[in-house]
Amino acid sequence: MLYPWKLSLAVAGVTLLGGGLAYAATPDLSDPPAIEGDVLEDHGSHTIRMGLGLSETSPQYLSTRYFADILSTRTDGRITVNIFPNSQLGDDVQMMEMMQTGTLDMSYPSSSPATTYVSELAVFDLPFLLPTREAAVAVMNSDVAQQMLDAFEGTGLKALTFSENGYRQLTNSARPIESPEDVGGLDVRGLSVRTMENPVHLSIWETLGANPTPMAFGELFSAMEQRVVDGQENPWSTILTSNFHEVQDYGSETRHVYTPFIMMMSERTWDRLDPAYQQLVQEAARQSAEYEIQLAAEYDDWSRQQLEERGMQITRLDDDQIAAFQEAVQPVYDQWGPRIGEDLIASIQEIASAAVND
Ligand code: TF8
Repeated sequence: MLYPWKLSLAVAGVTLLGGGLAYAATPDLSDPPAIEGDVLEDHGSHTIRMGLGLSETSPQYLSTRYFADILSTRTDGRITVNIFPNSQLGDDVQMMEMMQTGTLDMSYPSSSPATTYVSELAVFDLPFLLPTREAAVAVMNSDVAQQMLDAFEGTGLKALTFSENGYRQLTNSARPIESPEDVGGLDVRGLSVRTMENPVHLSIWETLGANPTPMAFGELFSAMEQRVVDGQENPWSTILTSNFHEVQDYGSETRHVYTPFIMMMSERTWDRLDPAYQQLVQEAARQSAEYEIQLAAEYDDWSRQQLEERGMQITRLDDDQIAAFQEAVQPVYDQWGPRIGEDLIASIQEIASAAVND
């Protein structure tokens, strides 16, 4: 029995790939775990408005549906989450501000624009910091990461959990990119690359000789369509589910940064919940985050294949080519290491290497 929304995904799978028949069935996505646990006593009814940046076919949206289903099932329908995808309520920065003022109950931004609230999150923006998904998950589940979530206290934002936005890949409409020199070498015009609103990302692309432009995600498709920027960088699943292949001809599997999502609730909304409901929301957030990471992993390679089948010329970089990018962006560590904190970086690297060597 297809999980109810899975049927819509299968249908979306057809529309996901633009007109005509799907080139391949949507990934055989795992169903979420069965919802377990007793129905809580009546602690009142709540309708939660949650804004998301990505589309209804993204792991971010699908896992948030599961989050909503857990809350509804465990409260016998007393907690309802109404989900608004596609950045329709605003971009990450705007939705965090709306949660602070209480005009939005929940959202799911990337960690990168949230560094204005908790500066230590910038450690996740350091290039090539997290070598594998296992390392990234170990870091997101660590005490160090929990301390970053706790550090939101008092900002008006209750940070519930990390999950996976994913490994960022470069796309553009100008030329194939195989080396740092292709980005902004001496004999080429520096690629104009949209970045998230985050100073470390700006440094990465400036260091590579590109012309970076910070921009809200919701403006990105039209900026690329109108050639205001040459390119952008996001995980393959975001590139596919946002139809960026319609305006981007070239992809490069750079995996240059692993970006987490942070599921957040307005502190005003959180404070209105009975402690029993707060505990349930926290449990549901963690359960849905585990499922989101599983979906993101299942989507990753499949999305790249779909982009290639949709005509994107994707360069798979070998170890030497990746090493050239790692060397080229080393100055970012020199510039940002002292500001982010060498001890924090070392502790993250220690957790990551332990996970890789497990
Ligand atoms: C970016 C981010 C976004 C996500 C999404 C809006 O490039 O990766 O795709 O934060 O939720 O702005």
